[in-house]
Amino acid sequence: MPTAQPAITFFHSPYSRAAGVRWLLEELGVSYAVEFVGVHAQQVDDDYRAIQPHKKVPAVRVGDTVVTERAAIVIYLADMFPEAGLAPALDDPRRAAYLTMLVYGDSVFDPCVAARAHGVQHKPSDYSFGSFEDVIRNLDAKLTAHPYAAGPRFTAADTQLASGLGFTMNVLQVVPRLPSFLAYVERTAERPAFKRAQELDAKLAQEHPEIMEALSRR
Ligand SMILES: N[C@@H](CCC(=O)N[C@@H](CS)C(=O)NCC(=O)O)C(=O)O
Repeated sequence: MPTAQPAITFFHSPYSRAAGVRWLLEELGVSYAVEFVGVHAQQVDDDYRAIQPHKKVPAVRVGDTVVTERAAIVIYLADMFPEAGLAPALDDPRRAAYLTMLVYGDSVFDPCVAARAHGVQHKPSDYSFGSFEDVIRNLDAKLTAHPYAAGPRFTAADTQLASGLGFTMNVLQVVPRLPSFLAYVERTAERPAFKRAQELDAKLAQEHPEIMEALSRR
């Protein structure tokens, strides 16, 4: 008899850095409960620090185990459900590129683009994420060489990178609209799981009008 899936609670807010994890959960096709966290209006109880020490989203609780930090959450969930085929196995030579791009999205791309968006001047050699130009050059080379972040196949690294790239290119308008980026974001947005995640987040945002109010004040 197959073992039952442990209960998954997803600590989330729409239109945030948690969007890629919602997309991944939909790609995995697993059941999960959403616990809304009011990060946009900064209405987050201090008790939530027991889940996420910085009171940020996303976080997941799987059974009794809590996982925070997007890259860790994505690695954890994609490995937990190998039948979805979104994470090359430990002995698969494609795992190196997959992990590299998955971690790159959070440790290099996100902080570097956020620094640029907020006008932070930094000396690239003093920061682990280096220069904005190198980030753009690297991603353009990768996404020109193959259709997905880590090669010819869609992986869990794409839920992170494509949602980050889409947001920073189309909403923040910081990342240049290079043909390789536009094609990648369009290609991944065609996926049914992406569309489902978008619809579910739009519905959740309607239930919390303070989200759009906070975003419109930015
Ligand atoms: N290092 C965290 C960052 C997550 C993050 O920045 N979350 C934002 C959402 S856009 C947040 O919750 N911000 C609310 C706040 O800082 O008050 C991760 O990778 O999971």
